[in-house]
Amino acid sequence: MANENVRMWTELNIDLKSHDMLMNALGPIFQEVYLSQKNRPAGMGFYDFVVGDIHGIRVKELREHAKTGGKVVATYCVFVPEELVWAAGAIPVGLCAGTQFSVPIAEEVLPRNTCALIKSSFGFKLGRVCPYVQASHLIVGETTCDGKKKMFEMLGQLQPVYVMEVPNKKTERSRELWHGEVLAFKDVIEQLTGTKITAKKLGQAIDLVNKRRLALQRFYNLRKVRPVPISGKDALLATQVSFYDDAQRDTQMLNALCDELDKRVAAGQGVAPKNAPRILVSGSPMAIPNWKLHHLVESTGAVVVCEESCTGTRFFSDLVKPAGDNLDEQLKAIADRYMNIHCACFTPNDERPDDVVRLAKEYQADGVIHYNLQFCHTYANEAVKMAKRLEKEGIPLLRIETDYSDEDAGQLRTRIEAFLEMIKH
Ligand code: BJ8
Repeated sequence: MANENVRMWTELNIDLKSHDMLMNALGPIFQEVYLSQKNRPAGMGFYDFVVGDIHGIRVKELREHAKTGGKVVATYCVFVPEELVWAAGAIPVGLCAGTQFSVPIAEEVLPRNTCALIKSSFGFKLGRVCPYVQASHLIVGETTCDGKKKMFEMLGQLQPVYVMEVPNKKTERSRELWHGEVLAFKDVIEQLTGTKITAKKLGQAIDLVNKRRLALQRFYNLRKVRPVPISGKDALLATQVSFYDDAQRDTQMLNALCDELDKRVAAGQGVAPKNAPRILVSGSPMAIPNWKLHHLVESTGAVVVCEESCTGTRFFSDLVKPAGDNLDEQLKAIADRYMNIHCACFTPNDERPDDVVRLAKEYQADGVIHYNLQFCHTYANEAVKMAKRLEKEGIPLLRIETDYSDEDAGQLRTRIEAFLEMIKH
């Protein structure tokens, strides 16, 4: 198996030496952050296995798909409508961008004062250390933030990139623009795959992705219970894996995990004591293997019960409304669903503080941690409005700005501990 993987990575033009370093670094981190946890659900075994072979089996599946003429479409943002990719017989794969490892590689080209997520993703391509990037036939970017859209121009010099224009406002005119973008994306995917997207295929794809969203909704609903039956770290990992695993298998595994959690809930079995402080994390997405904040919070005895982020509720809260077998209606339903993502790239974006207040109540959160990647101006600015709103609601808030390095871990731990002390009943 190991030799087979090396052969595959070589074919994908991976820098093997650098890649070895990345893999060697990931193992001990996963051991410390995940495998050292006690009382984990048995269903997490699947996710441990996925991470243990993170650049193996799934990449092999993508390669086999490609060998039969299938296409792989890589994405970075939850705005890219994956239903269209599935409907054309291609496989969408969410790219990881959550490691410090690739940041210095990117900094040779990108300005240092760019957010870690952008640097990490660009560094993966520049350093040729990510087989998912290498195995993809098209990378789909978006115009959600300035850093990303300029990075995509540079990425486009290294690999085929298509950029979707995400509007910045939520007006009727913006909705029309976005609808047009969805139609244009359909053409791009049809051209890439040589497959016409029919109403029947799109209907099946809508159903496939909705089922995964429903499984994630079921999963998150179980986190509303006190004591919570699964750690925030495990929940985050399961959500992160949803971005690149096969949608059907992912739905099955999530539902199997939920069956187990149902039993835990019925037995009153939790991963943390009933009175452990419950934290809602809100803000920038946490791409795999970014487990930094969750690890810090949960090693102080608190538990993360929800993420209002794109590696959390924004990923699955809304379904695409079924639109029968009318292609135009289906495309409209897709456009409408995606415009409902309350990313900080929008102005105004008052729905997001509303969401955080609602989620804090639903998940019985004792406090909110606003997580902001350094140099992400949209989320940093939105944190100001968020702070005012949460103060009005009487919900304690801690604002954190960080990156992927461990340099500030000690300082963050101290701030988190002080926050938890303050919110303890
Ligand atoms: S829909 S949150 S996944 S854009 S953290 S790169 S915004 S500077 S990731 Fe996102 Fe789509 Fe929005 Fe979600 Fe820029 Fe900010 Fe970095 Fe960001």
